[in-house]
Amino acid sequence: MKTTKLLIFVTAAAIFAAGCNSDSTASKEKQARQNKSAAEQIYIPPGKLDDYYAILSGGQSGSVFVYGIPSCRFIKEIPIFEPRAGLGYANNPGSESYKRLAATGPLWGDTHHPVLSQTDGRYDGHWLWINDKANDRVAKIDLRTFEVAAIKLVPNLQGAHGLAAYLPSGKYVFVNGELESDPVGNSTDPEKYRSAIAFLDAQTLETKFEVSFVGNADIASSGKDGHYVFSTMYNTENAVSSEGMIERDRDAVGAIDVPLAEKALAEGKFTEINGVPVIESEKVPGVLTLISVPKNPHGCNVTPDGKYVLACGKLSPTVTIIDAHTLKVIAEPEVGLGPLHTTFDGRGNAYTSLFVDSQIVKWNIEKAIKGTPDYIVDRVDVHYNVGHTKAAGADTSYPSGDWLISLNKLSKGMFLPVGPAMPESQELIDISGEKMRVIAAFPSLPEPHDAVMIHRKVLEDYVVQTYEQQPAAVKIGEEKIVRNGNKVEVYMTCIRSKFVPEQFEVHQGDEVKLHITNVETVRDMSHGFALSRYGINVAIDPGQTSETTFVADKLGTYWYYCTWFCSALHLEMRGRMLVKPAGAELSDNIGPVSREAKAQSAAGKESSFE
Ligand code: K7E
Ligand code: CUA
Ligand code: CA
Repeated sequence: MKTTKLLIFVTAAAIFAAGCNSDSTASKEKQARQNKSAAEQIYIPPGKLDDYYAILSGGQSGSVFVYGIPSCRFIKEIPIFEPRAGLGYANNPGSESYKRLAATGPLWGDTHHPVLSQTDGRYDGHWLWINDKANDRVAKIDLRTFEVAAIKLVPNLQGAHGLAAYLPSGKYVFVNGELESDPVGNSTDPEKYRSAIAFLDAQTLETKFEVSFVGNADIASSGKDGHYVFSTMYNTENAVSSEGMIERDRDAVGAIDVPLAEKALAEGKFTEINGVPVIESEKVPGVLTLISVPKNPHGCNVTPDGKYVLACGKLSPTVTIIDAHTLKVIAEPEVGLGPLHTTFDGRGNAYTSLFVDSQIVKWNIEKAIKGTPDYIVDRVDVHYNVGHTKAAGADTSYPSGDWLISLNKLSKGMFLPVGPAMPESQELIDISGEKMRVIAAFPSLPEPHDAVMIHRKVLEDYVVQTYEQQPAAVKIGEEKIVRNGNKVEVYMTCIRSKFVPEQFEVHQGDEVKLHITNVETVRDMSHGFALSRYGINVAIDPGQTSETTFVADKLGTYWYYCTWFCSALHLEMRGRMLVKPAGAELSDNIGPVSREAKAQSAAGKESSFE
């Protein structure tokens, strides 16, 4: 009743405001309906879960961002190639995450292409791989914990850019070298420049082999039958200036015959460079086939059925459709200005991002091949200058055809100005109908390039809520201080609302190694260990053991305290490191806590603070 009255009032108000112009009223009503339904589509009440996890590359943020779709809620950042002190990631030079990252290169990365693992043509929710274009690394994220499991440097190439999983086996991920160099002689002579496509063991990330060639490789996509993998190549000129890179009218899509490359490896037809077998494409005919496409192509996407690979024209208003088995160009439909990337709905439609036109164009692949004039199905404006676009499940064999993300390079006036640099912008588009509908826009940190969307159902039973006990775990009652010359190891536990030991003593200059186990068994009860003035913040999730090493070089009392608000006694969850002059007598008493605990357990009491 109330709603009806309100509706009548709103309608009357709308008519009044529109000055009784019935056309405009009708269109406003339609707009109002559409707005309402868009709002309903993205409104997920607190406590209700989104259907999808969208994982957006963070570009020069060196991380990836997890958003809920359709709500567009920001859920989590997974730091990868950069320290993130707040999350206790790679910020303490003595921590495992820091050592692993620093061992592979600088503490900065540029992530572009998130890739999800697949089994039988569907996402299995196990792994996410991501490239670091700036420092030629690839990382693997374990989706049980949403944390980095491995990072490796890829030798012999620069600008590790396009990344894809080799399908259907998934035994490799392969990464494209976009920037040319001479890894053999380290020369500065462009005549010696080459690039490579590296095939990495998908689990260990060791580079198993590379195929090298003159020119570069940009964006990557795998065929679905284990035969060819594809890469766009915009610098077949092997030029070093942007003018030089656009000299030729046509460049290429490179197709690598993976079984043939494996055969060449087995037959020893390679040169070992920096410990990696490198197959020079000139020496193994057929290992790399160049397919001519218009000038400076960019996106490279194999259709869900594995029949075609589509190369976006970038400087040409076309998408080149190539038969993924015969490698013949079969059509080159015009789609609009600045086509960059293409994604799919599983109903035979392609969606191409148009950077210059600021549009997503929906087009029918078979109609474009047949040359029927109505192959363009729909266009929507996006805000503004879209780079990647990705539909849910688009790089599997079974896209779900419901949501599409447009990852826009510029947001201009879409959000409140917050200085000269505006937030990056994404838009969510409903592609379930014939016409696309832009439903929502959401900002994020710079600069997402690509995204993948995985359904919640694939992940929800897989993600862990507490760590299983690790071999290195410190058990309650077994906390201790172990001294060996100037090396001191502190075995610590934490639980609401105590660290045990609550204090430990060291000599100035001692190297201190902390092993801290969060002995909580309930979910969502993380603790942190921050050590004042020592630049240390360690995150410890339930059941997890974190380690870090540092030198106690400053004399005096340094408090450690919990950085994750965990209980009413969170502020009291703290202890002291007592740094005494060399030669001073040290106590191994692990602190007043143990005495209190002993007294308490003797009295049969348990702490009831939560
Ligand atoms: Cu087009 Cu690095 Cu995927 Cu950016 S690349 S847009
Ligand atoms: Cu533990 Cu706050
Ligand atoms: Ca070129």
